[in-house]
Amino acid sequence: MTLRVDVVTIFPDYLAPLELSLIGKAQRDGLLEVHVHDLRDWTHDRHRTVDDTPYGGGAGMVMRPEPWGEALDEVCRALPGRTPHLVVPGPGGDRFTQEVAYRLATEDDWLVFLCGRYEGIDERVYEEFSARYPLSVLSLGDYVLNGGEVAVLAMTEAIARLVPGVIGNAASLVEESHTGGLLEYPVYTKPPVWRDHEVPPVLLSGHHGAIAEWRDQQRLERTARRRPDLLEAYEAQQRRGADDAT
Ligand code: 6GU
Repeated sequence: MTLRVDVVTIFPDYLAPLELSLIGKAQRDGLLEVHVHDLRDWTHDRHRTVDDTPYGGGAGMVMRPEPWGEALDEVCRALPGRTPHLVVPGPGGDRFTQEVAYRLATEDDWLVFLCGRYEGIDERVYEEFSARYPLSVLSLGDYVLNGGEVAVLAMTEAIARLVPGVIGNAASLVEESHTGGLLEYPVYTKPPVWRDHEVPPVLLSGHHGAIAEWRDQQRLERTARRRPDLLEAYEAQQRRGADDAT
């Protein structure tokens, strides 16, 4: 089944890179279908206004609910008989992880991204649409972007590459970081010496057992150094596995 992705934004041009590279090819191959919509198409005033000052005061502007309501009424009814999963990218959301990407790629066939700008979208939009559709607020990490568009690029790429057929070599999905709980081992190619830097000799030895052992060791060392949080989770998982086997 094709994954359908709709994006509602006030900056449709921001999503242009989805035409490129693997994600563009997935669209041309019919594995992915992306529709980008300009929120201002659902405004009715001369200035195509989408924002206003916050009730209660405070800094910045809030996105008004009416254009969002009309946009989502229309976009979410585009495929009769199918149910969209609404995704709102925002720094206050649940963490977007490989596991979340995998679930969205395999359990859903239609994602509708709501790109907020300014201080956010009027809360009543969430009340209205979470009563009709599954709705997730998702964050890329602990930093603040100006709006959801760049996050949609990242999330769509992470999700689309997990759709069966998008990546030619499914084995490359198994080995990569965050699927086995550890970071990847370092990789090398020709030449064997470059600016006095040598390829680790074990990789040139032809000894497959020794190479596999070296790579496992590198993954552990690298994870301990860069992501001790992941190593702890990995070791806990290993202990559970050992317990289950006894
Ligand atoms: Cl998903 N959106 C915005 N605006 N900022 C973020 C983010 C998302 N994730 C981290 N920072």
